[in-house]
Amino acid sequence: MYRLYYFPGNANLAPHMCLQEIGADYELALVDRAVDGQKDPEYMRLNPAGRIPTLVDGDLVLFESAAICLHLADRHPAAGLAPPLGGAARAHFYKWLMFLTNTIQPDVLGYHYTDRYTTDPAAVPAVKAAFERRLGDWYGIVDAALAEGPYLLGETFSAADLYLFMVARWGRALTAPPGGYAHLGPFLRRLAERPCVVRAFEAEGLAAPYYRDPA
Ligand SMILES: N[C@@H](CCC(=O)N[C@@H](CS)C(=O)NCC(=O)O)C(=O)O
Repeated sequence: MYRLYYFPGNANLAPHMCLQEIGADYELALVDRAVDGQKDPEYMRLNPAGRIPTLVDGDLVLFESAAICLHLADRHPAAGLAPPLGGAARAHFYKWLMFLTNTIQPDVLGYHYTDRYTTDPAAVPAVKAAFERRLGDWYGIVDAALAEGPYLLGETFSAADLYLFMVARWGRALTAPPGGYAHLGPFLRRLAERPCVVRAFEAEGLAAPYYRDPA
């Protein structure tokens, strides 16, 4: 049985949706951010970065949400979370997952935790605006990639789509939120109905709508 250390809505969401898509046996372990549980020495023995999530799979302890998604895809090939090794679809799968975790995710963190990115409190609004502008570019790239759809890899669903759902959800407070993009918006509406998404959000105690703020 897997154990996923989580906090509702954090970077555990993508691995959690993967676990649900697989139909894997897992338990959730809450890391209480209200008391900085992610910095607790016991938790930091599992995740020295003091961040969420962490997956425990028997003797294996793994941090970094994209690495966890890849590991789950490898452990459960029949679930089809990643295309076959060595082909063009697999290469594009790597590209998109890396783009989401290396490019979009850090800028969303910069947008939400802007005070960590400058030593000048007066600069926070301007730095936040810069992150927002960058995110507009990045969401625009995935929006264009989804023009054919229905998924990032065309007809082939993958863990990259679940990862995109997570990092798009985090952009829901932007002036131009991902839900308003021509192709990304319909993609999010489709994904929000996928059973693995609904079940993971419910298990984390997160209410719909999943990718936009309640009206
Ligand atoms: N690259 C890491 C980032 C994880 C991350 O930043 N998690 C956030 C929550 S979404 C966190 O733990 N923040 C707490 C902190 O920075 O103290 C991953 O994807 O696992």
